[in-house]
Amino acid sequence: MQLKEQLFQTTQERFNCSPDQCDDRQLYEALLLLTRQLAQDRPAPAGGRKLYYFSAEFLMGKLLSNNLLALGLHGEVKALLADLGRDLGVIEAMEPEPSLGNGGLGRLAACFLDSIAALGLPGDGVGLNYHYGLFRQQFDKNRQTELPDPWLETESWLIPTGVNFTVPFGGFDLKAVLYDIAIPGANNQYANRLHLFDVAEPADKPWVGIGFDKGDIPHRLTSFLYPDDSDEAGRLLRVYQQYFMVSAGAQLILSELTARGYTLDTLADHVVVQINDTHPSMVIPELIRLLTERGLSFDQALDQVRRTCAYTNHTILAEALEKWPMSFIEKVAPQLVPVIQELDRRVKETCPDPKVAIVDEQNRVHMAHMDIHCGFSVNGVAALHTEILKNSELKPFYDLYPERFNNKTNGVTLRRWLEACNPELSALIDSCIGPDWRRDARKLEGLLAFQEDKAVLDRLLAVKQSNKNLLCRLLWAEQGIELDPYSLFDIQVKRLHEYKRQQMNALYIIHKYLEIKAGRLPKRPVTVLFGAKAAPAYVMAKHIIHLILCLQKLIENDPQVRPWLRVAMVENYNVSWAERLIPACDISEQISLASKEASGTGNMKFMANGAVTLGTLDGANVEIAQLVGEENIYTFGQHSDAVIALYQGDRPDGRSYNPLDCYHRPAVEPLVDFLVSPELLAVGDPSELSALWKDMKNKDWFMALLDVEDYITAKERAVTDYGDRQVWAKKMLVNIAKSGYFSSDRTIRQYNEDIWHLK
Ligand code: 26Q
Repeated sequence: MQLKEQLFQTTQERFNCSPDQCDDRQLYEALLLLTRQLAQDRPAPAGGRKLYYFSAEFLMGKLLSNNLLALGLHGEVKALLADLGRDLGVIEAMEPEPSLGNGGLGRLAACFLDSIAALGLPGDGVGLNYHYGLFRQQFDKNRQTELPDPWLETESWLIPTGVNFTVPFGGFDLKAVLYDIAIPGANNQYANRLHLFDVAEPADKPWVGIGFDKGDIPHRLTSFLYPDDSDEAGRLLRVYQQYFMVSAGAQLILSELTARGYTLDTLADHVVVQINDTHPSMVIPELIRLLTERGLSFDQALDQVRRTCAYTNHTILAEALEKWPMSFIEKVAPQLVPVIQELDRRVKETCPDPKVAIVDEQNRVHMAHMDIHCGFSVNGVAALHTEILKNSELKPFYDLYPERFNNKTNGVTLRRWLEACNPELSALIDSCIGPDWRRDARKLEGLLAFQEDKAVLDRLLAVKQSNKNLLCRLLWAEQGIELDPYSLFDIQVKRLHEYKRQQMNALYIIHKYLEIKAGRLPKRPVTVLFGAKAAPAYVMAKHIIHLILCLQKLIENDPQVRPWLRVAMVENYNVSWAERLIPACDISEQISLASKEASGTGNMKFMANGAVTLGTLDGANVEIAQLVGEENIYTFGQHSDAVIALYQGDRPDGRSYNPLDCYHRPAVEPLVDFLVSPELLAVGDPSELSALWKDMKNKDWFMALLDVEDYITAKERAVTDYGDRQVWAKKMLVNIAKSGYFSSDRTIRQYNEDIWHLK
């Protein structure tokens, strides 16, 4: 049947009217139903081994456009709607965004699912069906407040499967009900699945406050995604969530294995499990438990599991490495305790070094240690990060198992992060090098031939301007923010964390403000845009949001500064805002303290959309710099080895870095002291601002003051260079041309060749 007829039939059945009589919501729902069915009808790719990608987070973003593109129907639906006088963009606005992830790690999992399907590889995601995604952020009196963010409506992308498993918790059993989201592969006829487990009787209201009634786990387990980004303490509920996910997931694996006609002692030949950070690590003891329960010896089970499981590390921040007290596991899943103890005993037998123990002296279980001992692969997510794992963070493990360590530099799906979010740029690229880059991203390098082509460079600048205009209209319409689209757009969007150093960017704004106040006008107007959510309990992160919002307010009300410098923090930054902000960016801020950002993936998205990076030599920035060459990136700051050395020392905090030395530099002190200046105190909260001021002077754990002068110099250089439009356009072009390396299709090919061996 023609798409048009299918749409008529759907609206007729559903709403008893034709598409032209539908409102936007109804049209959205009809398209959702149609698209969902088409994706669901596709077969899974055939293959030898099957991958299960276990992750506590899948930050999928809206799916309608994405799925229409993958199904090859985007153009047709757009035209069909246009015939009806409707706009797909408006219909899409009806779709709630499923924010089932915090940030990079969750979005990476979503990009990976897209690439695995596009490459026609057999691989499904396994996670939890949270009813409330990451909180909705609202600004109130220059502060972040948090609201529940429901995403489930009567109709959603979820497909009920009728499959369920029983998860045995200490003291009670809980039914795990399986829902699927179909993941259609672009460029082929296949679809994989994202398996999301839910409780059978979820509570229908969000709960308020942070208290958690343990008795209500049967209804509340999947209520919400932990709003932590590696910083806040986990609680018992998190362990319940983790065990629920991995126990149901492990049972799914074994039932699919036997359904395919294989015996349990061949698990490793037919299955590979990728463990996305340590959140799903209990899948290891759970698989061992299930295999032994079903007749394998402990040795046999461990051998299969060791050859099945692979672990990805995403952080070196000590506070983010999960260590659960054995008492938690005793309470949640007592049947795992003897398994973990036996794994620990075997490790201690062969390697007595306490640094590599699974269970430490305080009876805590080190999840990453278990993953490394009981898996066949450990990977970091960027070249530098993997080197740091091998040479410092996980060195004792690297000494034990050098062959298990490998690097897989992250990537992003350019189908969402270039084709879908930046159609004008995509069309320009097509007109230069043809459409092949859409299947093979390395072909973007063909753009290098146009570096001296003035017509192409002018069109590139025009596309950027058009995206900036679009963003301005949206910010005005949706958040009442009015910006100058002809100013330079400098953008930092990512979770709020001290190591990412939004506070250093704020110091640049203060520098600029003081310059303008002193009559030294900048070369051109600059707009500094932020988007960031802070974990609700992360006090310092909230202070930094407060500082930025106060600066925004101060400058907005200052007619002398406003024409030259603007600050805007986008409320409720999420995937959908990223899709609008990234195409409009001139300078991409990637300014983490060297060694702390494992990779970054925003950096890659910005680059592909023609932004030039201003960054430290951290994470994947190092690889970006190598690819584009030094004239096409602005790097600054201390290198990772120097930073790592500064974290070792004999000062009271164990470091050799003293922020006061940097604070007292003449160029730095006025910037920091501005936090407690009368101007700012008139706008903000004195106790918050002075707490931040004191922390910066006396602690500055992530060394913003160490790099701030170098940062300001580099940024000024970028702002100056931006003035020569042709030279700048060439930098943009080289960045786009080189971004193909960061396609997640490349990353997934490497996972498949080195780790998964799916086919
Ligand atoms: C841990 C314990 C208790 C509660 C929560 C957590 C928790 C939650 C989320 C720990 C970590 C996260 C998320 C981490 C994350 O997003 N890491 C990012 O992963 C990206 C993909 O590899 C990298 O590009 C980023 O550099 C890295 O910060």
